Amino acid sequence: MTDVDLRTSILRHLTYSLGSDADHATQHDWRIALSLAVRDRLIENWHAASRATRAVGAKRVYYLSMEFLIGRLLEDAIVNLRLEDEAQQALTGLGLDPVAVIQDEPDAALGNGGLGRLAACFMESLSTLGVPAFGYGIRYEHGLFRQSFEEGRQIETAEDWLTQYHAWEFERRDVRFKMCFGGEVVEEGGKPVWHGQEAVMAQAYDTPVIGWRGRWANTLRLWSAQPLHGFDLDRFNRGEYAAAAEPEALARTISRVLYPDDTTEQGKELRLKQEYFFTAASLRDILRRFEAEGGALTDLPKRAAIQLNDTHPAIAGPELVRLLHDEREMPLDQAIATARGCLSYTNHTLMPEALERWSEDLMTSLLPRHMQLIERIDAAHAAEQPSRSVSLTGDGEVRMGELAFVMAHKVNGVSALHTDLMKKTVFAELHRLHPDRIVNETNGVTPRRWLLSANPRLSGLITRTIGEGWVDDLEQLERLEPSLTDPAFLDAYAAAKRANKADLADWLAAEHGVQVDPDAMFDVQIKRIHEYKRQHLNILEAIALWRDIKANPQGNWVPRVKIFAGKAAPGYFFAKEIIRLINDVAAVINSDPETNRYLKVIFLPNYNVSLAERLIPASDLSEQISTAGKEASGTGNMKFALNGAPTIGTLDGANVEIRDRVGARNFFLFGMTADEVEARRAVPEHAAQAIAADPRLSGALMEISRGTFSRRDRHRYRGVVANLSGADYFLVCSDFTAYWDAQRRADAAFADADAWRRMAACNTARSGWFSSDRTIRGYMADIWDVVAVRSGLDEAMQPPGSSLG
Ligand code: 26W
Repeated sequence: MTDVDLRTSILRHLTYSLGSDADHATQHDWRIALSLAVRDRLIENWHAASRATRAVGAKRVYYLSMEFLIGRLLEDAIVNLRLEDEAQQALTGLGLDPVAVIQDEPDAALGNGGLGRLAACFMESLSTLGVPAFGYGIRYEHGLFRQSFEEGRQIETAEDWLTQYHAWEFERRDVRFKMCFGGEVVEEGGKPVWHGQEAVMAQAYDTPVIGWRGRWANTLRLWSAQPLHGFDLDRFNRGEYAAAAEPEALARTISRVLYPDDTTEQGKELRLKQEYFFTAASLRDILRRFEAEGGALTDLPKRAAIQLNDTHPAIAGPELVRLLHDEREMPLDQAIATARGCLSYTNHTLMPEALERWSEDLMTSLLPRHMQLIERIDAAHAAEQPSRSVSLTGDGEVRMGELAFVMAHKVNGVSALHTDLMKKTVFAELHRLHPDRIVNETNGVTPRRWLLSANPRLSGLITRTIGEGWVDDLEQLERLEPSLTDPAFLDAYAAAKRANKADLADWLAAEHGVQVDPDAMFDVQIKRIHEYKRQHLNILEAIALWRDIKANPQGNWVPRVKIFAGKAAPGYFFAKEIIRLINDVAAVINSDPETNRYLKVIFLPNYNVSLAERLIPASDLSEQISTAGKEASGTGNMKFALNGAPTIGTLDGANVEIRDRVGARNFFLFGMTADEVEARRAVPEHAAQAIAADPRLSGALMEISRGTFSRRDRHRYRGVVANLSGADYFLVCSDFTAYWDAQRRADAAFADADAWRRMAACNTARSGWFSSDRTIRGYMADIWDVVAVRSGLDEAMQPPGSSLG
């Protein structure tokens, strides 16, 4: 496809699909027209992929997730279809600004953070590898809330991505299932039959997920809740207008909004309804496809690998048993074994408050048959494991982690340390009973979005240096190793970073009125706000540094810009206090003439995938400072390393593996290990001790207490200071001194430009393993037992010498 072809197609869609014309078209119109023109390019391969899958009767992967944090799709499609140049020329040829057109697209923010983004990276890698797969989730009308600040406080407003035409989805009118809730189970003909009391329609919407070079495309099928019966005309005619619309409003509630919590389960009925709604609709769709293609039900595990993205779809165990046993007469033990053969479960957190436990009363009232089946499954497991000291229910609750574990043939953690801790803590007993069930699959990220698309300058340099094979074989980045001592390469490497930083500085000035020096160190912490991620440790260090600079303004300070971004769950008070504190500190430090050429602090609102794509390529230092043992893996850490931002971090999650691969000399390590954390927490007054031992720490806390950042209101952060100098469960104080020292080591390294650029380039060259393609290959081999399929069309798309040639 040439740029002329593309321009013609854009104009054709503008006219015939949007009914608009070039003279009156809005930016939005042009963006939709371009999207439709690009979309045309992938439809055939999409269809070819599913035809090829059916032709060979291939086993499919089904990825069930409550969240898919997709971001924007247009640029991803253009990059994966290798249409960047054509799109650039076509748009400029039409007198349009390509960047503005691309950025007109709202993010599909159908997720909270790591778990949701991982699901999106996995879907892209599955397509790139040519593995037949469906992603199943919910088509939320409102994704993760929009964040803004009022006087430094987080304000949430509804996100409304669907109030405009969504060019990347197709409503599948023929794919709808009736979903039931409540009601009762009655014995009929000697067997239990569930009669649901309330019902909604699950309506499918499909989004193609294109892989590298457009060779293959899989489907993301998102369910929307719709009323069984439409508008109630009788009521309307009786003047009961609101009541007439009620059935619709009620039904749509189920897929109305994403729950914004990412570590604390709320136990809300609507949340369980959402979990059952999409899980049950997905299993119905999977069985419908299997039965349409034929085969004995007991062979389902040979054709369907169903991955549970955390416990949120764990009701899949009892639901699949219900579909096989109750509705298809399979003997119960066989149904349980068949379900287990299909199901596998990924755990993403060890935080006790994040492990889902539904009250038996709620489960019984909403899903009476499932509660019965959970008890049957529990009894079967007890019979099988007489020595066990664990059960699926207890204290009036259903333990969804244990249920998922018992109903899965494989369970995995998301980093080596996390998987190890799973075996030693939350699943210790189940690991003893099933020693081969837990495996590790360290997370990864897609290099197409997070390097090729987000950082064209660096990608261009890499491709000029080692060719383009790295894009779908990321460990080829190792071939950069010889260039790490080549001054010309290092110059070009540093120049790419410098240019990215200059772009970011321009954007910060234009969008946020903040002036920053692109030669300063851009020190970045972007992720959800949570005590275990310790954004408050970072801002304490900033306060201590500010005080030191004020005490010695002539010192040869390394200019630094600390950039924060991230949302707090609306109900998470302490996290919101941390956001407010950072904004309050920024206001004081940035307006301090004595220090603001050495130190600036910025908290950017409304962190999302698109903002991450803008910040990461322009970052120098990656903040991964969680309390060891708390961050299951992290994936931002991988994106920063690939984009040449060395890590300052603890031995937590995947930081451990990043440091192993990039080399200890290219990583600013600090802090206690997970074992030391446990030991330190047992020391009475551990925080008070640490504060007494470090005047910088006590000074920083004192500064907060006396209201320096709160217009002399001494009480504003009393809670934060009391927590830190009291319980300090996440050991902010005990790790402070080590963190300070590591930051000073980073300063010293950054001051030596040659050393720094080599360190940065080392991170890029040695982070290829953190590709989600490698992760997916692990799942294929260790868990799913699936292989890639050729669509026949893909050979035609093969460039000479490509890795899949
Ligand atoms: C029930 C509320 C709720 C919602 C989401 C509890 C827990 C979650 C997620 C599991 C939280 C999450 O996103 N975990 C993150 O998953 C990433 C992908 O594996 C990891 O890299 C992060 O370390 C982990 O915090």
